[in-house]
Amino acid sequence: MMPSLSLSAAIARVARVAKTGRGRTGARRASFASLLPAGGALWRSLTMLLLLLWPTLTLADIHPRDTLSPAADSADISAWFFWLYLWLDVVIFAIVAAGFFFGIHRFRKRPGQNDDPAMDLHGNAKLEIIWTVIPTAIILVLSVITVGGVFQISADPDREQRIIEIDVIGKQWWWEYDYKGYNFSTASEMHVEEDTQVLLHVRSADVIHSFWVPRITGKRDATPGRDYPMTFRPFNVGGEVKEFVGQCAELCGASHARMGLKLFVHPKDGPNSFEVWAKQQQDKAREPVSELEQKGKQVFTTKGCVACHSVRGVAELTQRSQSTGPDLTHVGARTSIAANVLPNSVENLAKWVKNPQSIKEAALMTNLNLSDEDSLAVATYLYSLK
Ligand code: HEC
Ligand SMILES: [Cu+2]
Repeated sequence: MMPSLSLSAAIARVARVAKTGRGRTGARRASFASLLPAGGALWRSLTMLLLLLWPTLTLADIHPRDTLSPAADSADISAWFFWLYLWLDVVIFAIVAAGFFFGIHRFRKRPGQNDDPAMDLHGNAKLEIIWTVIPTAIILVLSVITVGGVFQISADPDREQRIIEIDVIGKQWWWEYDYKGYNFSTASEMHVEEDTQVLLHVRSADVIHSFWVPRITGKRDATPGRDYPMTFRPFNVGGEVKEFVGQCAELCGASHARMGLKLFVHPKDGPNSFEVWAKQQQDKAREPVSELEQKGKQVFTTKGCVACHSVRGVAELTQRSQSTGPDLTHVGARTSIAANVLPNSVENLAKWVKNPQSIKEAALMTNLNLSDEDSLAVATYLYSLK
């Protein structure tokens, strides 16, 4: 039988809970409440609120996708606007709430009072003007500075200064990065330099994607047939390479959720600098040394991989198609593969080449039915390509 829940029964129950603090599950409520410090309802509510907010408050600085911990000028501007609007809203809310509570207290009907205590404001021109002009002024000021911020974020980079320029091509389901003027291409892990302008030309080879590294910039759509520029200047990283995570932010098919990316910000000088990294990327692929690596290279060149992948110095694609895969010249130097789906290791590379679709649904890499030995050999070879 369905439990009968008439309106009056429900009201009676709410009233009982309000009065005694106990519902039908009174026992459980009481034991949960005993976890909280003793005290009035206000203290309990505040403690609850703090408990709920605690993860947000404590993780704010370290959460990898936290737009409020900006690591570049562009994200910094967006975060500034967030706080501006938030605090403004807090102040406006406080004023409105204070007025509200003042009103219901001051103008309440007292016992024995017969006339209507409410103030008649109808047609009060002065008040009407005040509460029209103030919000209008606030909105006008906010509009002007917000549009200013939008222009600032989308400003052209300064051509007098150094720019790292990268063609970003979204593909189902990974990112291709062609570094202009450097002559190399890499995949899903972007490397840039601290305090240096970065200019991305965001495009797509198939459907619409969206390039997004929350701590660095806002989102930018990758749309076929278009070139959307995006600029930012990463903050200093203090001598160490810093890693930021990103994600495709536009539903783009079966493996959209597995279309991640990483962005590394290098220091200007020292062994970890961007230039050292870029120089290494410009080199041709390392020659295989061990027997297994040699066998792996042979698998790579004879089993069909070269139809979709380039390894500079070994096989280079002259024609590209929609399913053309990442340049693998230095694939061993990446920290992750398949668009940040797997950490890079010989085992994971072997798992991937053996059956890409088992790792990434609908992946556009053909399953070439490699044997376990061939998978391990080619994985060992690819991992050696640092
Ligand atoms: C039909 C084209 C095609 C063929 C053939 C192909 N691949 Fe791929 N490969 C791709 C595509 C596309 C991706 C990207 C898939 C993704 O991440 O969604 C990829 C990704 C990879 C990756 C990960 C690279 C990275 O940076 O994340 C490796 C390693 C790889 N392929 C190795 C191989 C090997 C080895 C062979 C031959 C046994 C091969 N591929 C054959 C298209 C192909
Ligand atoms: Cu996507």
